[in-house]
Amino acid sequence: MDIVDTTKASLEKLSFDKFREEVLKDYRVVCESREASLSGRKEVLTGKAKFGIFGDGKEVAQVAMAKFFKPGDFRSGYYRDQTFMFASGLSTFEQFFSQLYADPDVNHDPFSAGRQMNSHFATRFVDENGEWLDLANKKNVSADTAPTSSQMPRALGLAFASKVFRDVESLHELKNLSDNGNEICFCTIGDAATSEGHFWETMNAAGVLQVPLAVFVWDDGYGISVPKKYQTTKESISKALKGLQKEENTNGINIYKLKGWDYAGMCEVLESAIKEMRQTHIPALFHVEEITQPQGHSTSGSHERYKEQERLEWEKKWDCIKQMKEWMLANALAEENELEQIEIEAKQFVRESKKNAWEKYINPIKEQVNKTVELLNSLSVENTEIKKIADELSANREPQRRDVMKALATAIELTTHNSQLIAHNSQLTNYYSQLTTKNAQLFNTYLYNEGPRSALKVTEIKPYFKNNAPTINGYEVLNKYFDALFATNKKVVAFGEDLGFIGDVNQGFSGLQKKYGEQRIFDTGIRELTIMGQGIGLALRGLRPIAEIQYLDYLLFGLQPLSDDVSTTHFRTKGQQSVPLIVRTRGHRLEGIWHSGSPMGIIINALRGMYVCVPRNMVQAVGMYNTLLQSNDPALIIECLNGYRLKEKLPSNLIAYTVPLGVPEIIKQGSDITMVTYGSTARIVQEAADSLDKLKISCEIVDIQTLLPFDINHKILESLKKTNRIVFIDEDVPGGAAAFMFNKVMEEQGGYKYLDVSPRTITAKAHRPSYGSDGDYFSKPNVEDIIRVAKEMMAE
Ligand SMILES: Cc1ncc(C[n+]2csc(CCOP(=O)(O)OP(=O)(O)O)c2C)c(N)n1
Repeated sequence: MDIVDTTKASLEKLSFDKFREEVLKDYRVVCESREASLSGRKEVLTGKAKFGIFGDGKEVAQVAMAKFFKPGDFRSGYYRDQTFMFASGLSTFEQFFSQLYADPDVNHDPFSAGRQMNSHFATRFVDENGEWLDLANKKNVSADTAPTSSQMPRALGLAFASKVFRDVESLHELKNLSDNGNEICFCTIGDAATSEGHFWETMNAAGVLQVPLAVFVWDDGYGISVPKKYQTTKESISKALKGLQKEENTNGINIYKLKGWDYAGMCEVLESAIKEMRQTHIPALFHVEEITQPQGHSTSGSHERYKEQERLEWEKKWDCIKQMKEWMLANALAEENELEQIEIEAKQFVRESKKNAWEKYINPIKEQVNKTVELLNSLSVENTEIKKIADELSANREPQRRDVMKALATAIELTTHNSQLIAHNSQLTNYYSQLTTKNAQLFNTYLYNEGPRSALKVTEIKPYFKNNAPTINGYEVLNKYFDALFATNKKVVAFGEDLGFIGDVNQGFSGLQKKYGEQRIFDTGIRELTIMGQGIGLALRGLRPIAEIQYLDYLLFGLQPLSDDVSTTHFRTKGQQSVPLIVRTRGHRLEGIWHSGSPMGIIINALRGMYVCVPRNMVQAVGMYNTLLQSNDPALIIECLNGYRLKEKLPSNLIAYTVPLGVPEIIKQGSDITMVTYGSTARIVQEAADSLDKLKISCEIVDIQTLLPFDINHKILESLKKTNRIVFIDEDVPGGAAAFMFNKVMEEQGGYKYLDVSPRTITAKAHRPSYGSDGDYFSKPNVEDIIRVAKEMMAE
């Protein structure tokens, strides 16, 4: 009896000691994090950093959250989560400051290499060769984005991937990507950002899909200056979401209310809630209320402008760190002086980290400054203007790379026009061009994959047609292709509105859900935004989603995540994350205002960072799918809406042939006029060219195949050199994608030098097409328009 009692007592003491140690460790992190916010703000106010946004007030909630974030899990959050990052061991304080200074060295700012504002975090997902790392054993952070609520669709997708990994048995062997779908996506959002449609669409979809998504709302009562009464029904997001609450035998989400200063309370609730979610995949909302914001929203202004005195007083009293301290003292977890010592050490530690980060940031620039000043001072002939440049540069206490470049460029200009100095010109220009290359590497790289997984490095394999190749409908070509694809590539999943059960509105997936299961080929709700989010999450986690937008006109509903998130992911992480998402849609001319759009100008300008494929038929489309599936680059493929029932020959190497991106195809040789086009318009142009042949006007038709990238080998220029006449034809609005093609060929390719007559564009009208065949004829380019313009060109 005695022995048992002693053991019990010492075990209790051990667990108390461990508990106390853990709480003290957390207290240290929250103090350090607060200090980082306070001194980060000062760095901005003194001009060392441009802008600062910090996580003060959210520290305690985030150490609590971090406790349950396990290797394999993902975070999709926003700019308030520094404490979570520190507590999870995913950011050092030095790295935090490096990002604040916009240090472009990825070894210093490992989240974005200086490409993102501070507190926009990320972890590495892929290695330099584009291979997925062992994500199942790492804590993972998808790269943050600044648009409020843009983390939501991605969060849904990251959580959804766990469902796919759990449900699709053939994926279980991919141990580096998932441990049978046990991973949770932790998502954070501010209370005001829950006003966005993204939030609501995501929560509804999560409730329907039943995916392990843990959404934390940091409720500090304001969106910059706008209080909750203007943001949220009943001023409470948990009350407003009540209808989504999971009940017995229903789907839905679990809803919890927590207090942001209540360390013990939050830990207790999260422990059981997160454990349950890992098993059940039931999503949850954690409404974390009574959060403060001691320094206001950001460095852009003070919160005294919009918060009442009473609120400011309340925030002081309910500051989470103060409350945590009081709780520790009240529960005899620490002595006051012990905590004060931690606070002092936190200040020192953060000061050191900040100093180190600044030195790491400034030293390489100072080296450039010194070298430049040395070069300028070494000019054998005295020149006051050069001396002035050197003096100004060396006097600059916080120089930037641009100051060095500016000094060098000005000096080069002076030496070029001075016979005594001209001898030094090459030394300066050499150094200038060396730095230009270096800076381009730092600031302008990784918009697309540059390594072996670049779509532009995929080897071309031509389609092979047997003599007796069958001629079938376009949709049947796709259907046979998708069948072969799903049989051979277990990582591919496809989904969208009406894509699963009926096999898409044009039957590309007809019969395939039955064959490959509804875990891999499935229907979604009408929610383009989060369909894109599902695709993003799956792609980030190493799968190969084909996410469908039913009609091109509805891409606008899903454009924001494609533009802000997908197109920037590789760039904003400097190549550390890739989103190999294929967005499939169908569009161009058919009937009516919303089934005939071809807003390619909008799309290509919004989606730099994705590739945009515009095949003229389904055989070409298949080759593009094959190319993209061998790469890590994200892309949009627009199939021709009016092409599914046109007859095409079926290639026999369906799963193997590739269409190289950025390489136009000459689909008709000619000598008088180069006609540049793509997609559905290609057939109209062909018809016109056939008629023009009869009039002895010989047209060369170039199908560009992809708008992004555009004719990388300048094939169009070769055609123009032959014909000396060029017209760009598409069905976008005037000044849309045709203007883009025009610019590329005239300016980038230097096409203007080979013109005998003025170049033209033929486009749709500025308005959307009226309904019916006449609406199409009088709104989109038609055969007669093209013939008329060709004749004019020949007569000019
Ligand atoms: C789409 C979008 N609209 C506006 C902004 C500008 N903005 C940045 S933060 C912010 C307020 C966000 O408040 P909340 O969601 O409560 O988060 P908090 O900053 O309070 O943590 C606004 C309006 C933005 N970043 N993105």
